[in-house]
Amino acid sequence: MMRRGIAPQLDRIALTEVSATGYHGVLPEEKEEGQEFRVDVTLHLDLNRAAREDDLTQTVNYADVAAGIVQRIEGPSFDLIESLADRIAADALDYPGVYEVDVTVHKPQAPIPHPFADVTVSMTRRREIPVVIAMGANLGDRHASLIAAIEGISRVVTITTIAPFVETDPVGPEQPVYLNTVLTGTTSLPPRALLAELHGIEARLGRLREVRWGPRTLDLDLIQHGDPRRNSDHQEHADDLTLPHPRAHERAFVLVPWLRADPSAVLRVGDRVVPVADLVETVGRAGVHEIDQAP
Ligand code: A4P
Ligand code: MG
Repeated sequence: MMRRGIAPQLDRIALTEVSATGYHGVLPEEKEEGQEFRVDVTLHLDLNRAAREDDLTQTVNYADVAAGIVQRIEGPSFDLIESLADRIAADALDYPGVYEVDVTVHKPQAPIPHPFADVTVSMTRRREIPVVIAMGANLGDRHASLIAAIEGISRVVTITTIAPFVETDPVGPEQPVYLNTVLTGTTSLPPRALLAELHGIEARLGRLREVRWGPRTLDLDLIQHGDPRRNSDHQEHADDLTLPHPRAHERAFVLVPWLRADPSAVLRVGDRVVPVADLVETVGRAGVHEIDQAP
């Protein structure tokens, strides 16, 4: 499994110093008498649509967030403010569209027998969303392009599996044979931010693409974002983003490697959620050639 590096900056909503009396602490008197706790949270999310449509339902209502924090502070007692911070972070990640959260819990009256101003615990928690990315190259050093792309993707996706590379007959206009693979993993990026990263990687690796469906040094397609089994997969049909990928279900060069990467994979096709194994049965494996080349 590869570790993720620095993710791009999302939009943020911050609430600072939400305060209430709570009963968290190890000492019996802390659990009885209570003391003041203060909480700062920063939610990381994509606010473009809320701003464009001026629509509260497309964002998170910060009054609800504040109410939830006060409930946690006043609620069941924890020994540790670490536990309190963790619950507040988990609550925040439950809001739709929140991909990452920073939480700081302040306990300025903690029982420390020395002068001090404040004691805090801070943590960052991310949502881990399953994603499927298909990769193809048919110009230049195809193998090197895919390896470099995987390296780039690993900065924003925690990679679970990379399918063995396959050689595939080109679909579309006449052009050289492709090298394809599919990777599965998890990300805390929303779909557009992830696609922007993929476009950045394509650009850095000098993608050439003059003809639609024509030859290219590197093509990265976001196939699926979220889990269709849980109905949590992102579904959208816009020019700049279509999910799930509209042609994945009919393309052996995507389905065959995907099945190798994840034998239990499923894909939403119209209003059905179909095992990728069944799609491979339907589409067949013609034109996809196993090669003896590890990723
Ligand atoms: N876009 C919207 N949704 C997505 C998404 N889920 N993933 C937008 C990726 N891009 C998405 O894509 C065109 C526009 O679609 C982008 O601006 C993006 O914002 P592109 O990748 O730049 O264009 P393309 O690849 O020429 O077109 P398209 O329709 O994506 O083609 P495909 O389906 O990727 O097919 N034959 C073999 N054997 N192996 C291959 O890998 N690949 C293709 C390209 C053709 N034939 C092939 C192979
Ligand atoms: Mg493409």
